[in-house]
Amino acid sequence: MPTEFRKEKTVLIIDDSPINIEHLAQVLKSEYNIKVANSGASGIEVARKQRPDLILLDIVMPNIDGYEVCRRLKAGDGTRKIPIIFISTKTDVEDETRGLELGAVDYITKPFRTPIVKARVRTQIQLKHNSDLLEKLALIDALTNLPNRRRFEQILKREWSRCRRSQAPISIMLLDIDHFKQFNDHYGHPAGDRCLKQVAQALPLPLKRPADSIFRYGGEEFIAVLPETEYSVALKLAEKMRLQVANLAIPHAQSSDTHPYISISIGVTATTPSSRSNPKMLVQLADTMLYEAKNSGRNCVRG
Ligand code: GH3
Ligand code: MG
Ligand code: MG
Ligand code: MG
Repeated sequence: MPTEFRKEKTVLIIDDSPINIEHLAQVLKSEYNIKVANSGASGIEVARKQRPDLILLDIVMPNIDGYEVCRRLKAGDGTRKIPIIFISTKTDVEDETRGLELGAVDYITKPFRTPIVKARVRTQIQLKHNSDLLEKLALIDALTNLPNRRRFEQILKREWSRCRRSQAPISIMLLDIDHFKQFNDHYGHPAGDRCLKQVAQALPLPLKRPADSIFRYGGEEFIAVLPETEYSVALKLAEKMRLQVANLAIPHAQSSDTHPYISISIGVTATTPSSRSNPKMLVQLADTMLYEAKNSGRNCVRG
């Protein structure tokens, strides 16, 4: 990992001794962005707010000690994945074991040796960077760069629960390119791929709210999740998305006589989540509506 890259990474030092903080900061500041906290409580707060890439954690501190800080950070959704390295004067096997069992990735004893700290921090920063990258890639579709179906499942589950708690409606749209097999057959698979990319770029444009999202659901199918969105609003948005694709005017001679361009059909559904419904049912309904749109001549919205 190049140095300028590491400079974008943040290391949080949590220690009750100002001298220790200063010493560690001196060692690491040429390579990383440094944040400091001089108590367990403030360390947890900084970690929650700033989400550092790594935490160097002292153990012996008044009030909340390092073990407890580690336990709380590992129990929190936003902080669980931040790697923690204990750095402590406690050298007993039991102490180190306890730290590692709490989920720390490493344990350094004080007085520490500078090159060792640097090397161990560097290793953990690199590992965290790699795992973040893998996690990100696992949720993105490589062709269109849209979030993929796996991400859709996560988001739908999350937004479903959120709307259930607030008793707000949630809308779903299933979108499918019309006669795409014929497009591939006629213009070739590479042209099909280019078309998919263009459509994927156009589809999100009418979605203005940050919580609205669209995913590549499968081959030439896309799915949108619109939390806190009423059915009537979703229908209007779907119509805008249909037009957005029609206006790309990508020639498709086999599509239809009246519209010899690439078009999409869209199925829309909405519900206010309850104990009697589930997200799967909503997707199934959207699929039924999509089927109706296909049967109604394609290039249209049904809900
Ligand atoms: P309909 O209007 O009923 O949806 O007809 P269709 O031809 O679009 O539907 P069908 O499901 O029969 O065919 C989908 C086609 O999408 C078949 C497949 O070759 C193509 N396809 C799926 N994924 C990709 C892809 O990543 N790239 C390309 N180029 N084509 C793809
Ligand atoms: Mg201490
Ligand atoms: Mg399809
Ligand atoms: Mg299709």
